[in-house]
Amino acid sequence: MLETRTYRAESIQAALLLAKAELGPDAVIVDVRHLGPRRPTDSDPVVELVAAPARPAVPTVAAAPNLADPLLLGLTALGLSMRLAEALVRSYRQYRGRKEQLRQALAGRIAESISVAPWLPVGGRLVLALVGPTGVGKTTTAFKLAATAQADGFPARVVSLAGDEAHDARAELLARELALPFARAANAVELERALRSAAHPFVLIDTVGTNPYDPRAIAALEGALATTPIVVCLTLPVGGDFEETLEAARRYAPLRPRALILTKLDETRRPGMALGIAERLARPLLALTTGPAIPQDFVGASTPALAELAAWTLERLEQRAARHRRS
Ligand SMILES: Nc1nc2c(ncn2[C@@H]2O[C@H](COP(=O)(O)OP(=O)(O)OP(=O)(O)O)[C@@H](O)[C@H]2O)c(=O)[nH]1
Ligand SMILES: [Mg+2]
Repeated sequence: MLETRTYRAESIQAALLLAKAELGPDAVIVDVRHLGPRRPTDSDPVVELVAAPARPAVPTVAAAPNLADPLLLGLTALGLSMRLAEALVRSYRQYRGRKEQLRQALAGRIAESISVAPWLPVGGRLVLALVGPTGVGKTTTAFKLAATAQADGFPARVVSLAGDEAHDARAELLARELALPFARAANAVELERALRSAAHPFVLIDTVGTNPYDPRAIAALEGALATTPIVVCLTLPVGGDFEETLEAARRYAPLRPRALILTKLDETRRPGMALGIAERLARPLLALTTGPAIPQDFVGASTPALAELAAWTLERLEQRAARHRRS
């Protein structure tokens, strides 16, 4: 077991200096985490660096990563751990230009760090409740999944657990347009009745958006979802501040989310952050959404899909680094 120490500082360089001062010049960098945005007026640490003393006799200890490497910096800035970032960059450099081998190598590395899960209810019933902040795409995604499942031969149903007339009415209209069975439920009792009244193998519960910083709203939702065998799926948008996204995710802990859907990858220039969020939240990723159109704008999560995203991200980082070198 590697003995590690943690250093917090305002930059990677500053943290590295602290580590090297204490552990010697050959300190092994195990991980680097960005703690949050730096405000102009404060001096809070924004980087946490985990380091270990070098042990030259132990061959499994990796060489210290080159922290000036723009690809490595780019991936860790998207929230990926140093371990995963290094593995992806190494694969990228080894197989660059060989499309298939590169995808395969990246998929192999991703599979070691990010879990994905199929969302189609093969061989059983799946009751999936989409929870998350307001406006992240829960309703849209619920209908995308339900309509796709239905088209693939899995009878699906959407239950709106909003208790909000305008929201329910919009969901009902969508259900009618897509010819999907639909029910409204205002509370736990109605939800249980809706779930018992029909035996669709796939049920999507579309919940009302909850402010992550409103514990009462989350507790109310917890009460409504408590009584039945529901898989709670946290639904979060990609592209905002990474630490803020993680902090919001933590606030939904009372709902015990067991899966993750990441949305709006098309509305950001940093869709690769989906990899960082999925790695850090360590919940199986079910799907990534890529636009508003129902049902087509999403991809089921799979290691090949994530490898494609990693390849795209690494190519962009490399192009950016090349531009930077020229200017
Ligand atoms: N660009 C883009 N827009 C999306 C995506 N998913 C949903 N939207 C749009 O985002 C807006 C909000 O989507 P909803 O599905 O209503 O979000 P919600 O989480 O159900 O919202 P509340 O129920 O109000 O909490 C709508 O205009 C959707 O069309 C996506 O992946 N990309
Ligand atoms: Mg909604």
